[in-house]
Amino acid sequence: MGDRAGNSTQTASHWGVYRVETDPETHRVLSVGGVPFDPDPSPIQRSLPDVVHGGLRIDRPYVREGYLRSRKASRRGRGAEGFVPVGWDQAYELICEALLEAREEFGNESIYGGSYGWASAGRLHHAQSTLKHFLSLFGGFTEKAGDHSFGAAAGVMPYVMGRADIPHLVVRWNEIIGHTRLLVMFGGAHVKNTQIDNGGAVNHENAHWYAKARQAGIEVVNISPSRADVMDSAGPEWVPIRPNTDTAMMLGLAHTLVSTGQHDAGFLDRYCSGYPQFERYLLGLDDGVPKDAAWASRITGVPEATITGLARRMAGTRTLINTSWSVQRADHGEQPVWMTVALASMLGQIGLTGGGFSIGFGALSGSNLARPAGIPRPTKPIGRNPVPFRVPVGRLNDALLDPGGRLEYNGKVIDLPHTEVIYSAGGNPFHHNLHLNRFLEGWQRPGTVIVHEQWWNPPARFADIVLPSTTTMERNDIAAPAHGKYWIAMHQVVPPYAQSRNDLDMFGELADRLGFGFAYHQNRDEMQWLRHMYDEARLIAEERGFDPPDFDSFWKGEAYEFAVREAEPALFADFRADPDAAPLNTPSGRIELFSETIRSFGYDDCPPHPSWIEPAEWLGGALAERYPLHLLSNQPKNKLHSQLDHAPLSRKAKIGGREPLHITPRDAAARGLADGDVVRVFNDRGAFLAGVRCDPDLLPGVVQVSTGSWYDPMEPGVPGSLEKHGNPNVVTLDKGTSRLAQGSVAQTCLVEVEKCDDPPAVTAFDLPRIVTAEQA
Ligand SMILES: Nc1nc2c(c(=O)[nH]1)N[C@H]1C(S)=C(S)[C@@H](COP(=O)(O)OP(=O)(O)OC[C@H]3O[C@@H](n4cnc5c(=O)[nH]c(N)nc54)[C@H](O)[C@@H]3O)O[C@H]1N2
Ligand SMILES: Nc1nc2c(c(=O)[nH]1)N[C@H]1C(S)=C(S)[C@@H](COP(=O)(O)OP(=O)(O)OC[C@H]3O[C@@H](n4cnc5c(=O)[nH]c(N)nc54)[C@H](O)[C@@H]3O)O[C@H]1N2
Ligand SMILES: [Mo]
Repeated sequence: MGDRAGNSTQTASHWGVYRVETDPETHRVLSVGGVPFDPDPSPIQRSLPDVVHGGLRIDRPYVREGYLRSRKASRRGRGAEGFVPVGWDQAYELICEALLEAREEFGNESIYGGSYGWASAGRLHHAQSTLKHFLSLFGGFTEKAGDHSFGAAAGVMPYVMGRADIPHLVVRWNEIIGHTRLLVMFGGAHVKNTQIDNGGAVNHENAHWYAKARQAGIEVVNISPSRADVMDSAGPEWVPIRPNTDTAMMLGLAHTLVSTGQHDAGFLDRYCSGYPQFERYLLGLDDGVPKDAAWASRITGVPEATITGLARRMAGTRTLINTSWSVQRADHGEQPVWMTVALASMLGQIGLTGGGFSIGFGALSGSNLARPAGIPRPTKPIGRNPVPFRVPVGRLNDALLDPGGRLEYNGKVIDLPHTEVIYSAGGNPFHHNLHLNRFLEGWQRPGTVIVHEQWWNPPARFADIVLPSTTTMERNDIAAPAHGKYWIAMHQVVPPYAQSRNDLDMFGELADRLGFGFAYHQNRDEMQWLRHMYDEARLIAEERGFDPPDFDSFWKGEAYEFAVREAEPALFADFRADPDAAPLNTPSGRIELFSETIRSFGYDDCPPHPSWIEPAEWLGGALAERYPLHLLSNQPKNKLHSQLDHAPLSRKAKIGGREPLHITPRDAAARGLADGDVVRVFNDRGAFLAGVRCDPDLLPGVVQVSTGSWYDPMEPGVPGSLEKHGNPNVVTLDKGTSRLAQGSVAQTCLVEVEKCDDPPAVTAFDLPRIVTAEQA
């Protein structure tokens, strides 16, 4: 701090790069503004000044009162009890004691450190990495496998295309504008999602590209339960579809292609393996059910003529199919992804510029924008975790509730470990876990839960030991977005709030106490680490033909842009040019439309070729009689997951302080509901309250609530308690997509909605009860 001219400092977040004005005397943040190289900065970050010093910041270490008294015997009080402020020494001692005891009694695998979440941008202070490095040096921990975003796609694609790098399976805008004529989007690509990139969305360009697509005469088809999923400025055609039935729609399109002879038999023969087996299924040769447009229409609710007409258009022009990540975040989510590849293969355009398929085009900023390949990211090495246990990230609760149980996953069987300690930093388990009432049961099983947090949000309130973390505003770092072409200097803007500390420093201190301090921090301070990480990455960049400046110039110059050298070849162009010379990394070297490996697993929930399998819950199933509304819980416009839910931008968008529930005027009228009413959204798993927003742009039978409201139960710590604030995960279904990928099924959920006449007050943004040591 203090090395910047005046009181304007540059830093970055997942939302972008910002200049922050501070008061030189009080060191308070005054305002947050964009930078010249971002044409359309996200407003989310502008909310920060109000909360960075706000009352919800955690000012010092705390311990849950019951834990202070009786340690693990009090675990049922987790979430319900108040917190006692403690000194650092005591907090560190308690943590060391819990870790040592767990290791001694149950082994390192009893420490769950697979902490999932988006934490903050910045390569050095990445909370999960600081935690995992620490626990690895302590002898290891149980780790997570996969992620919530695209778990099903990452599970199946290695068998189909030989790749798991899903965010890179995206055809970029600059190719689309010149070449694509028809853009068919399952689940659309809502521009609000492109405000964000993991590590920093530097240039927000997507709105501009949608307008350009229209000027270029590209036809855009939005196949989604929500009209809003493609911007109006793109002039999209909306094809409303029942949630979770995209595979059936794609099969109907595929059947039309083959039955009218419009499929590319030459492509299927040369580049694919297993098409004949898949075609038998498509034509219904074995099960007697042709997957034709009429069949698909009955399942999807899309008129038969729309399906046959769209198939004809797709075959007649350069077509790009996009399937959004939301579509695969559903029961059997492997299937729409695999079927996207099958459909694109039948069109024969994979590897052609502007043709083929994308998975998650527009799910993030940056992944659909031009950038050179091979940009390294400055990285602090975090060592190797000696414990081999990996639990699929969405199945954590199975491990907590069923230690010693077995879980089938990707051709293997996992023995679920006993969990004695959960150590979490940089994620919100009450945002990313499903069926929170069941999760709460699991969360109360381990002896100790330790959380590092910035705010008194659900993860902090449901912990035993809470350490106060700094925000990005309070530390120096380097941003290197996962899908960008920049390295960004992140300068400390204000001093750390109250007693808060950097995660890195807290783990450094714990490592000292546990006897492996040097291995952890190597006696480097923050700026020494940044310089070291930068220099290492710079060497790699130079080997790859880039020319970033030395660290001091970078730090002063604030951003380094990697030049886009030449047009990148189309996705899979080399494979298309010569599939023998550039085979895919699959057993056959070809696109696998039938996988012998998957067949060998014998999973009936993931057959060896793309298939329609009824989801556990959907509008065409029996449960819809009792719960006739399909709940979609998409990414929030005004925040990133639960981050900054307490800030003004997010709070202004709430209805009576609760998350809006979008419902069609027809479904609202049938229940006597009007805009602004508070409703109870419920099923057999639980209930939450939300505010009604009538929305004609949804398919009737579908309701939608964004994720991100801080979990706010009536009786904290009591499973089954009514949630007052609008957290959809109180009602979502807790199962894996299939035994193959065990991905998240957040979008598979039926509910009913009824008016709530006397709603309890929202308390999500109140402080927890703070108890003095004498009272405890
Ligand atoms: N119903 C439903 N649920 C979903 C989804 C859905 O579609 N529907 N989507 C899922 C998806 S795709 C995702 S990616 C997950 C996201 O789930 P998460 O990534 O767990 O959600 P975040 O709110 O981003 O959590 C980040 C947490 O880290 C904290 N934090 C930020 N910076 C720091 C730091 O420097 N140090 C420390 N110690 N803490 C920090 C924040 O305060 C916040 O509590 O949610 C999933 N949940
Ligand atoms: N502003 C903002 N942007 C974000 C995030 C955020 O929290 N806030 N989170 C980021 C993260 S971590 C991720 S993983 C991505 C996620 O990116 P996505 O998964 O693409 O985003 P969602 O908003 O969950 O879903 C997009 C749309 O899919 C539609 N949809 C849902 N189910 C179905 C279905 O079964 N069929 C069809 N055809 N459509 C369906 C819904 O109408 C929804 O609006 O977003 C990223 N971008
Ligand atoms: Mo995600």
